[in-house]
Amino acid sequence: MDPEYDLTVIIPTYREGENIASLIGTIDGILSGAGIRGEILVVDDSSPDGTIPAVRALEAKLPNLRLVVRTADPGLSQSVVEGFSLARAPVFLVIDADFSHPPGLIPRFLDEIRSGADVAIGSRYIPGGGSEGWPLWRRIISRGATLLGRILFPEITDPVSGFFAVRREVVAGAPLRPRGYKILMEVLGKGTWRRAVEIPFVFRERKAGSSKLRAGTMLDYLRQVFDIARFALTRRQGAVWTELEKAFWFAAVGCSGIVVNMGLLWILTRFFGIYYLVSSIIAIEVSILNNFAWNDRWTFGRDTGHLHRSLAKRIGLFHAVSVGGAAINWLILLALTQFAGVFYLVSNLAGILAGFVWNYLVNRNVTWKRG
Ligand SMILES: Nc1nc2c(ncn2[C@@H]2O[C@H](COP(=O)(O)OP(=O)(O)O)[C@@H](O)[C@H]2O)c(=O)[nH]1
Ligand SMILES: [Mg+2]
Repeated sequence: MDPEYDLTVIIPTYREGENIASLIGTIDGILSGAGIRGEILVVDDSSPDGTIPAVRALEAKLPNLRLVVRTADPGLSQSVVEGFSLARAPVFLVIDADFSHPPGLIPRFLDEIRSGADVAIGSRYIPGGGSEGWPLWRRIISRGATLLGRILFPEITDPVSGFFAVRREVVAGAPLRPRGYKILMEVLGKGTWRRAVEIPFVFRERKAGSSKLRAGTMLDYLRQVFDIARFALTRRQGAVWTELEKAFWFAAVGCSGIVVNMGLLWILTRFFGIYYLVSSIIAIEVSILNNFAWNDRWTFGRDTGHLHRSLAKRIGLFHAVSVGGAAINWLILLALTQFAGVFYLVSNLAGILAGFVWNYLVNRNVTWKRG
């Protein structure tokens, strides 16, 4: 590490000859304008176009600019990880070379890290963020990838963002297995961090050149998600593990609710002679209260941070969410069985799963909202 620098800006490039010189100039201006001692590190995969000569020409003028030309194992994530290992500053920032990520926000990222964040993430999905100029198919794919990523990191709205900053310690020594496009997922899944903040930004269509997204990228991503989940399960630490643990307790509490519901239905009907449909209403309500109590004590009760809602509001919301979950379960059962001809017990299983994801995420983020 070199105390000479505050920040290393890592720019992965492949065939960015039309953008790179102008981007470097812009970034250098922003860094010096903000009083940041910044190193600019371009990591290129032997681009056959004018990228390399363009950076070389600038290297003579900018002492804080460095070019690394890779010749083996090409790939965006691999290039970023190589950038991590060569960077000299205590904080790293990753940005695309095509002006899709606004360089003007760079000082904001450093500010967030300086005020205590371990990871600062540029997000398209919080107020003030968005994306412009992408065709519908790219938006749908990107949205799907983001939702999948959120299962592992529910409090992060854009876990697949390519625009982010991390403290050196987060990734130093982390067993990163870079592949595909989603290097941030790898950093969040395997790095050591506690506090992540998000900064809204508008993703713009690249200024010049064309996208390098390939079909295999999506398959790579699926593999990466499983790899991170497996890593969390075997290491039993880190952000993903904490989340899986909580989801596990939530599921266990749900199972206890089934026992309460069935048991009470049987007792009330059999021994108290209550009409079974009436018993069932009582049994459902008691099982909801049972689940609430355990989740309040256990699943979400152990988290730190101030709870935003009173006990009465939590109980009310928990009921509303449960009704929503039941409706989702029922709609999926109906849709898959009636319109897709799926066997009803299989449809129901899909419905239960979807209802579970809904119940978990909404309760986690709304009913037991903390912060
Ligand atoms: N080093 C390196 N950079 C890459 C590679 N593929 C893409 N990039 C860079 O990664 C960034 C994002 O790539 P881009 O093609 O714009 O993807 P898109 O924005 O998702 O369409 C750009 O700065 C590219 O130059 C690669 O294989 N190696
Ligand atoms: Mg791009």
